[in-house]
Amino acid sequence: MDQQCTTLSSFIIEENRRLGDKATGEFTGLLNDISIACKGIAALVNKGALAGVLGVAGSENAMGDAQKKMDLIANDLFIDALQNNGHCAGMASEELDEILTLPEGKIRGSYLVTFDPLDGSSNMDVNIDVGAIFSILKAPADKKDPTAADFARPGTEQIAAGYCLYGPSSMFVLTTGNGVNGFTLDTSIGEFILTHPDMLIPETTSEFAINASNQRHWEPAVQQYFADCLAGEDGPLGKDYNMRWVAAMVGEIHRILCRGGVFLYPIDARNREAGGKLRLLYEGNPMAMIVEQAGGVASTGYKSIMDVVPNGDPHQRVAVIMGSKQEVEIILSYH
Ligand code: FDP
Repeated sequence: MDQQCTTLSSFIIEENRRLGDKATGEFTGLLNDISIACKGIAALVNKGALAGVLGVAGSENAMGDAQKKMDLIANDLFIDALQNNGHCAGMASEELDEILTLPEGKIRGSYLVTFDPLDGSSNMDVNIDVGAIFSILKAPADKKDPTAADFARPGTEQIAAGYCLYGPSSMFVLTTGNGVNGFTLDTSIGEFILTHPDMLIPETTSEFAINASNQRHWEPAVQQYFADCLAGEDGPLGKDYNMRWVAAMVGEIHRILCRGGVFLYPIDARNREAGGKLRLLYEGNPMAMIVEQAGGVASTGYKSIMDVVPNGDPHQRVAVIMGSKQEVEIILSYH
């Protein structure tokens, strides 16, 4: 093993020290809990059919999505990791109807965690990228059980955010508000190792990701931008574009962090009232924090995602346009 390698745990301890944290160890412990959940999920996702984790569970989540077996397993792994170690006071998950407080007798920690334990889970059965997304907020100071209102805080109040991509290799990507760093899971030693320090999104791009089957429902601004992308160098944008659609937000954002691009899940005629398709607290906000910490822009089309005021519904939806700074600004100029 490379003698110089930095593990996720040693990176977080060092980062806290550098930031002059009083080092209670609680925040480090919380990130460690999350990384343990992600390692457990990575192991099962990697085994796939051999672990018997493919297929549907036969249930639906609060938004009416059919739950996969692995959605529920990943959710349980997050809950187990977070409720037993005294770092977390409550959680909100895509797979739970309501926010979750801790059982009697468990120590209430100083943080709230929201998560999508298996983003892009429809990819699971076809062996394509899936991921986990999380956001960390400060818990109420009184150590009482949190309510939904305690989670209803704008993205600007996030203490940290991250995701774990389960792809050809598993990667844990983290921001604590001081840039973005990526760690690759070395399965031979069971550690996430810093492999992508100071990730920065290129400001310009000619690659976009959008589910074009929804085209007829989009607003005119997005319709026009899309048409201009397709027109390529003969159109007003003056360049040829490339298109990608992984159908897992973690995969799209990771590609954008690595080589630039824009990802759009915009408002459309069917989701206008709800505010969009993706979820604000455990998809939009954490990804917006990561993208902006990496030098990108994250908007609903009309305002910064992290300025959206939550309405108290843990499953509130939001429109998402994020990625390379200059390209997002071009898209916003169409709105
Ligand atoms: P999924 O529903 O499979 O979990 O979380 C929502 C999400 O995936 C994103 O990860 C992904 O980008 C998008 O939905 C995929 O949407 P489409 O079904 O429209 O492709």
